[in-house]
Amino acid sequence: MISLVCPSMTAAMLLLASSVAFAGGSPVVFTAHDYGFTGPERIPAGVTTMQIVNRGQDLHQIQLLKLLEGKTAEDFRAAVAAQPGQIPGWVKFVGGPNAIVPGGDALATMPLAEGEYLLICLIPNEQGIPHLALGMQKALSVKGGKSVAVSVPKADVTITQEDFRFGLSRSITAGIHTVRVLNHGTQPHEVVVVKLAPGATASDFAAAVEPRTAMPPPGAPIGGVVGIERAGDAFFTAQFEPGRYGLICFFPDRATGAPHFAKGMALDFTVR
Ligand SMILES: [Cu+2]
Repeated sequence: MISLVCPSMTAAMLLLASSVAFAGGSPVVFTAHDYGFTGPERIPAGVTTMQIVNRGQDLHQIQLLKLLEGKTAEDFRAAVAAQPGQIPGWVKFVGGPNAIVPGGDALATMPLAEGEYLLICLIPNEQGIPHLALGMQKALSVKGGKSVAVSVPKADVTITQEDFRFGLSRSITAGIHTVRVLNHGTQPHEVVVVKLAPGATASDFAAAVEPRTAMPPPGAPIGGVVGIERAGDAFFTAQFEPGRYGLICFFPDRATGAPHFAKGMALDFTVR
């Protein structure tokens, strides 16, 4: 079991100038609203780029879960209703595009095997209720093969996740980058990429949204990858502008429940 902890904030200040083009095959598009997802019911297996388009007033993400042991979306709904704040142990965290501000969009690419999946948003509203409990759960069947084989994208930067720190393979320059995220830890980790307000650090941002406070947090998320498991990897593409950025993991420590950023998973860097 894992508790639901994630970033949150109301709206935001920084919109991506335009959609980021992507080389890894045409994306499967899901629209997020307050509170639900619209998009396809079924997609082919293989390397898949997923795009979230945020048409809501709050931050949204797509955490993609693979349902194990023959469980269904209805089983998940019942389990979460019975034990709010807990994710059942029979799901696998397989990535998805992370938090994006209203009006924005974000992309992530993952290899998807055939099976039954669920899209959820773990981000809480201002009352602390995760969006998945407000309706942001959508079933997705992955079946059959693609008509055209798509290979994993070519990344020019790698972010490694450990228990509990981020590593960056090189400095990130201004422009569009495809980033590989690799979990070298033992727990599921995410990476939220935040464009920081002047003078703020990733820890400042994390502390302002977890627990959620009334004031606007000092920065705006521009995507990243939601939870992936040990030895898992995923890719995201984002447009970086010169300035200060942060990488943050809000997932809870399995032993203590403390958010990973409080244990060291908050990294600041500068884009030039
Ligand atoms: Cu983590």
